[in-house]
Amino acid sequence: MPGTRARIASPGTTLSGMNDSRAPAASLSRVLLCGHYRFPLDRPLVMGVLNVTPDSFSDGGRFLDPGAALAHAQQMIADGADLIDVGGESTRPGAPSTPGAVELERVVPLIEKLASFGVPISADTRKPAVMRAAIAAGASMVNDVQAARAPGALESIAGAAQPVALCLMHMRGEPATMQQAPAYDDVVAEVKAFLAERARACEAAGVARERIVVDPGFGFGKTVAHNLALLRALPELVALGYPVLAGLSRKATIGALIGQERGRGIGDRLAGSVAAALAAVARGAAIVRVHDVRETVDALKVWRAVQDSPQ
Ligand code: 9MG
Repeated sequence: MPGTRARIASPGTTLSGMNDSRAPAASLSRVLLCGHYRFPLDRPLVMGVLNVTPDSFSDGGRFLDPGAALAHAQQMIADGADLIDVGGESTRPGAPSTPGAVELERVVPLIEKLASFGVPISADTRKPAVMRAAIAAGASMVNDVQAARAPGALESIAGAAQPVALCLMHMRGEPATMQQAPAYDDVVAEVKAFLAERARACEAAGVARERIVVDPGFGFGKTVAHNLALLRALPELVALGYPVLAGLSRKATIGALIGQERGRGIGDRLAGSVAAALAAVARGAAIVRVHDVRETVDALKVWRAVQDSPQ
């Protein structure tokens, strides 16, 4: 059940039974290696969001104080988070980019402390220098909304002394402008082709298949209709053979679907976010990235009990 801790990988652990170069393209990774943590993907994982930024769309400014950030991480872990995603740059629509030095200062000391909390820490960054520092500080995963396209990003991850997991997310454009009339001929086919290409590039650079996660990037250069099309078609992305991460928590699409025009704010998106997480898991998502860990874990427990109940 959510909250059951990942096992630590023992040296020489057999993974999918094949080495990476022989694995067929569409074989499903049933295990995720995150630093020295090993998740058998027999249940959905919950990634708790910890933004240490002044301007994130939902929790901007709340966890800039290190004490508040640590306490929130502790609470999310107690609530059943399997991983914690630490971000020092807001990637909400319209956000300007954050200087690398500022991002480093926000996340590195925090990751150093969180690394001993007993769950893998993911560094939400697209900057190679921040990736390297975060890994040295103890991060077990890099969550890159730019899918390791920045010069030096792939090398920073593939060449890390401590191998880490990598989440490759699709984003059309840049956060500052990505929601200005995004358009696709076929959003599902285009996102799928992009993720397949990025995953292949990562494997070619030396990142083990069992360390790669793909993510359609809900809300990143996408309309509500694009997001719904991707959510419905999630099994097509699952068929790529990598665990799929879905992040819909508190996003504008949830607001649009519950009727923001009636004056409802981000604080009113909890039930819609939990419903979206369940919809993603029901379509094969292996990881859901959420702000509201406790409620999502509860909902997943009920969903799993139904799934696992005898016929
Ligand atoms: C940082 N961040 C914000 N939203 C996200 C999402 O949907 N997926 C991933 N991987 N990261 C996200």
